[in-house]
Order: sequence, then C-alpha cells, then structure tokens
Amino acid sequence: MGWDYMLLTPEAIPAYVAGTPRLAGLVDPATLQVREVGDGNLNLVFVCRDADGRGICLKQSLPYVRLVGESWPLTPHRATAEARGYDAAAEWAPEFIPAWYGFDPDRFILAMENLDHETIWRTALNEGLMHPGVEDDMGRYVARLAFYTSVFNLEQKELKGRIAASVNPELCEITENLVFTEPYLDHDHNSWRPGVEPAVMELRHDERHVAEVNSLKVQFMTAAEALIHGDLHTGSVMVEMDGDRGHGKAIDSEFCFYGPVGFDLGALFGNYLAAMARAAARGRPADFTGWVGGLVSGTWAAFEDEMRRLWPERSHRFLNDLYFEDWLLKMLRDGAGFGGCKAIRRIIGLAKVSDIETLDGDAHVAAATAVLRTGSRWIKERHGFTSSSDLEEIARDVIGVEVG
Ligand code: SR1
Ligand code: MG
Repeated sequence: MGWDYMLLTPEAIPAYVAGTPRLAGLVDPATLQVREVGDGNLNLVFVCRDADGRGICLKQSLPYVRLVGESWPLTPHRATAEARGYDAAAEWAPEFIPAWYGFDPDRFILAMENLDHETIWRTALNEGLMHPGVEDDMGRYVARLAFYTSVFNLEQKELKGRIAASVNPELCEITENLVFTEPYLDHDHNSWRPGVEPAVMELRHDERHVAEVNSLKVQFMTAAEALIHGDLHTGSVMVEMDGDRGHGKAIDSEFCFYGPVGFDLGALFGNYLAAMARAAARGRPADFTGWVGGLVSGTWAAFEDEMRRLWPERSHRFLNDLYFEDWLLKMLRDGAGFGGCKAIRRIIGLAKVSDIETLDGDAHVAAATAVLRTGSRWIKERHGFTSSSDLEEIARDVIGVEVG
C-alpha cells in the first residue's frame, strides 16, 4: 500500500509545533533549533530546543525501513504501537520513559521529552562508561508492564480488549524472521567474518539448539502474557548519571505488543552479553567488567523485587503464591532463552551491534564466537537454571575473563 502523509523536515517543525496545541506550550516555536538525529534502523527523529533551553523530541515513522531503504516498505502504523507502549508506561512506569507528550495518528508523529543531553546506553557501554542503577531501572520497567498490563491486574474483558488492540503483525514478523529464523538459513540478510564461520556452523548443525529456537519462536508468536516493549536492547535505553547513580529510560517501543515477558528480559540479557564480550576484548578495568558482568543479575533482581512488591496487589485471588514462584522461575528461564536468541541474531543476521562490529581482527572473532556459544548454552541449558548467576557463570566460562 502507498502512504500519503507529509514527512517532517527541520524547517517544517516550528510550524508543526505551533499548530499542535498540546505541543505549542512546551517550547517556543519561534526560536526552535532543530536537528535530525535518527541513527536507528527505522525512523526520522528530530531533537528541538528553544532559546530558553526548553526541549521536545519528535519521531516520525517512515513508510519503509530506513536501514534498507524504500525497497523494504513497512507500515508507519508502528508509531501507533509505539504510542501504545508509551501510553501504558506513562500510566504504570513513568519514571522509566521520557516525559510523554502524545501522538499524531494522521502523520505518525510521536512527541516526547528531548533527551539529547543523555546518552544511548549501548554507546556508553561501548566507551567503557558505567551507569550503575540503569540495569535496576530496566528490570523494574519490565516488571511494571508485566504486572499492570496482564491478568495479574486487569479484568478478563479489559485484558482481551487490550490484547486484540495491540496486535502488531508487521513488526512481529520482522522479529520472527530476524531473531528466530534467518540466522539458521542461508539468507541475504546474514553475514559474518571468516573467523566466525565455525561457530555459526556449530549452531546451524546443532539440532537441539535449532529445536529450542523453534520452541522460543512459537512462544514469541503465541504467548500474549503482557504488553511488552518488544525491542528492549541497550540501544533502546537512554542513560544519565545523577550523583553516583545511573538512570535509564526506555525508548523506541514500536515493536510493542502482547507477548512473552521473558522476551524483554532476554533483549536486555542478550545485549548485556554483547557488552560483556566487548569489555573483555577491550581489556576494560575490573570495576567496569565486574559491573557489566553483573548486569543480568542486577536486572533480574530488580525485576523480581518489583514483582514481589506488586504481587499482593493482584486482582485475582485464585493466583496463589506457589504459582507466582513457578512464574518467576519461568521468567528467568524464558529470559535466558530469548536472550540467547537476541544475542545470536546480532552476530549472524541483519542489524548487527556496534559492541561487536567495531572490534577488529582476532578480537572481533573471539567476541563474536563467545556471544554465539554463550547464547546457545543459555538457550539449551535454560531449563535447569535456578538463578541469574547461572547465566553469568556460563558467560564467564565462555568469554574467559573475570566478569561479574
Ligand atoms: C529491519 S529493523 C532491524 C532491527 O532494528 C530494530 O531495532 C529491531 O531490533 C529490528 O530487528
Ligand atoms: Mg528500535
């Protein structure tokens, strides 16, 4: 389908803001300075600041995948899904997202707080910068959505209505293909450097590995547990320090839908794994590698703590405490499985990560291989995991340095 809506330009934004009542009071359109900063895979992103220093960020969906170009059309309604994610988080987890200024459904434009003074977490991790506490924030963010948008909090008809309204088939199809399918097939989207080939082939010829990935894919496609972010990698988190404590805000929820809670945990875990492998390759100091090596446990502990805090508020008393303990263990194991898949796709498939891509020569091969092997062990061994340290111990063994 062709799409007919006006794309924003830096020059057009002051008039757009002035003509949009919910935005006009936030900044002074007459003195607005605008920069296009979209360096992601999909969208246009504009950061704007007025002469008094007041800011706003506008994000507009393109009708195609920016990473590839107009040859890959993609529904701009992904902005509708992103708005749904922000609406939910603004209600239940507002401290973990940018201030949310609403959605223009005719032009697929999202408006939010300008975070141009903050850093993308992946960039900070790549540079060896610590933001301790962000891993805690993200665990609590996942927990809040998991609790408040699920059967734990919502009445049956409300829940069914939300599940139906949140289907996001085009974006889910990208994930189904890029995360769970293409890495295991010959596909134009795939590439790797020659030294990584043995580890790629190990995965592809490992029937147990592929069967477990199949199982995780079907779970991703069918388990409507809660409204999830859907793409919660370290490039979807903005970070800043406040004294000794780092703070994180989740952005870019366009893959949002009712799916498995463990998929959001796994996105974090899998990207922490890439950061660990990079930290080892770069020979980062012990305080940094120790912190990065403990991110999985940090996020898990915060998730668990937040869920335990919320559990007594559940609206359905038939959900008993023993069920909850089983559910928590399942989330840990799901996080490990999805985390393995998310890490592996970033090595083999489309949309690789700078953590590993910017390493050269043997360092790249060692880090990429370690991510593949750790990811595969997380996937295959997850059914026996009882603690987040199980994931970290495997990463430490495979990467071969002291992390965590
Ligand atoms: C075609 S979009 C490629 C990737 O970018 C997003 O961040 C998602 O992870 C998606 O898989
Ligand atoms: Mg994204």
